[in-house]
Amino acid sequence: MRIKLINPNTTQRMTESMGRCAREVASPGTEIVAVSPTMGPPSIEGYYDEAIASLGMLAEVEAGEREGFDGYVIACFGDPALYAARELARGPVIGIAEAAMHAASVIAPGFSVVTTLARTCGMAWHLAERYGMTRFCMNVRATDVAVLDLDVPGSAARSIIIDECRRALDEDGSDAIVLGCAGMAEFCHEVEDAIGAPVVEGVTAAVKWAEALIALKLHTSKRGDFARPLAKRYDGVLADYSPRDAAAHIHRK
Ligand code: 2AL
Repeated sequence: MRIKLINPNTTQRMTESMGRCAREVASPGTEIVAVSPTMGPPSIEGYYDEAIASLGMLAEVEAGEREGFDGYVIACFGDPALYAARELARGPVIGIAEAAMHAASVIAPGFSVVTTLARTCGMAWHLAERYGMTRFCMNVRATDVAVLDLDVPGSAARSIIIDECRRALDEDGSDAIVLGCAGMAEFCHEVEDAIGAPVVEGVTAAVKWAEALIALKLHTSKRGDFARPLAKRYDGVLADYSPRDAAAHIHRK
């Protein structure tokens, strides 16, 4: 099976790191192709970044349909344009926040999300609400580490994250941690060893979920809200994003 892992930001070293983490957990016979769009923000740290990044991400899904991928992982913790991606895709599309929160809700009665900048905490709460996870999500905590500072060699990012995770376990009544950024994927085991509680990281959780759904031969339902977008011509610079007619799309595959 072939899974396209899309990092919606344009920072290639983050994409490569996510690809490595994904391949570590992927089953033999699963091919992970990790990509980022060629246009868009280098990091996603707010609603505007997210809205703009969504265009390049959706273009990667549309290209992925032509390339014959079986499923997709949207590897940014805001799950940008997840439902729009489902309109385009035939196979399953999994967001990393969605995957991580669901996994955490199964292995612990409550979890805390430990994320990057404080301005992204509201986004994580909105996602918890959307996914019915507010019963399980005890808190969303910021570290004030910017996305692109996560992997700067010699930076204090890892120890800041570990300290915040310990505080979350002590103060929130949580029994597991969800890491709130795809750029934290490579820290997962280190954080888990340091805090002695389960740490769920969405890139790997989403890969395993996508594999499971693909193995079950489950596709995204095209009956209702996730049907292909209606064919129409978009104006101006977005003309290239005009949804094609569904029949033409099937014919091209
Ligand atoms: C993220 C993420 O996962 N990727 C990115 O660019 N920003 N999330 C976050 N909370 O900052």
